[in-house]
Amino acid sequence: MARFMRGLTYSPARMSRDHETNKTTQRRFAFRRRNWSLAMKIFSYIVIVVILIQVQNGNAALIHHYTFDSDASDSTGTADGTLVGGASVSGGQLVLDGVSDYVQFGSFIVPTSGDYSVSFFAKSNSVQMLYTEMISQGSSGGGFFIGQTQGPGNIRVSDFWINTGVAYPLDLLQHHFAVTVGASLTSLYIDGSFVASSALSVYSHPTAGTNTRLGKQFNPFAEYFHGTLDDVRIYNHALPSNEVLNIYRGVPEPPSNLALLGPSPSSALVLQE
Ligand SMILES: [Ca+2]
Repeated sequence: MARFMRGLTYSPARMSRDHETNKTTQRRFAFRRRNWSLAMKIFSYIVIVVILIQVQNGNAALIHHYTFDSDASDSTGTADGTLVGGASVSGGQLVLDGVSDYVQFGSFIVPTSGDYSVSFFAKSNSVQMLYTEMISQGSSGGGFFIGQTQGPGNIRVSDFWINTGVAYPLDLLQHHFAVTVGASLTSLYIDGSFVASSALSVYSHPTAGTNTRLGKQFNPFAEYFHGTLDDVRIYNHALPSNEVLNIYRGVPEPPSNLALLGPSPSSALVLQE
């Protein structure tokens, strides 16, 4: 009995030891709880940051892309173009004779609300002395276009920014052009470099007129472009300058421009002439 009781009876020293052990165990649990709590907090922050980045990007995306590998089909969206008047695709580029050639789309491929950007490479095959347009949509007074004034002239970006003050390059070499349109700022880039801006947002909100064209002005104008166009890209947000430069340099699109692609917003808007 005494032996039995010895097994159950705690000496003051043992009680103190056990007490210390319990305290150590409690501290370990508390430490693990704090670590777990910290890990959960860090995980939560990461989730929130990822969500915020996604929200910030929204539907920011490359919505139409024409590489002219074999025709005027849209490699990103669903808005294929039709070669008209003898326009052809050769050597991976759209070839336009400046007389009757252009590409016609069945919708407005440049967003008709909110920010947007238009980017392409163009090479003139002659110094063009008349108005010419590389891309257009809508109608006079409220439509969208990128072209040049009577030449050899300056680049113009819609009727809202009819003269950018920037001379169209006359060297007959290929150049990259980009127009980015955000709130209260429209910017023009040539070969990846910012060259001019307007405090006006060149928002293109045509509700009627001619669907988008490459190489010709909307009706009733001609203003054909003589040369080649390539790598036409349309975005539903204003590209930052570094991304414009990257396009010129041939850097692949960042994931933020490709990750959230869905049905093209403009493909649903089909306006007939
Ligand atoms: Ca090409």
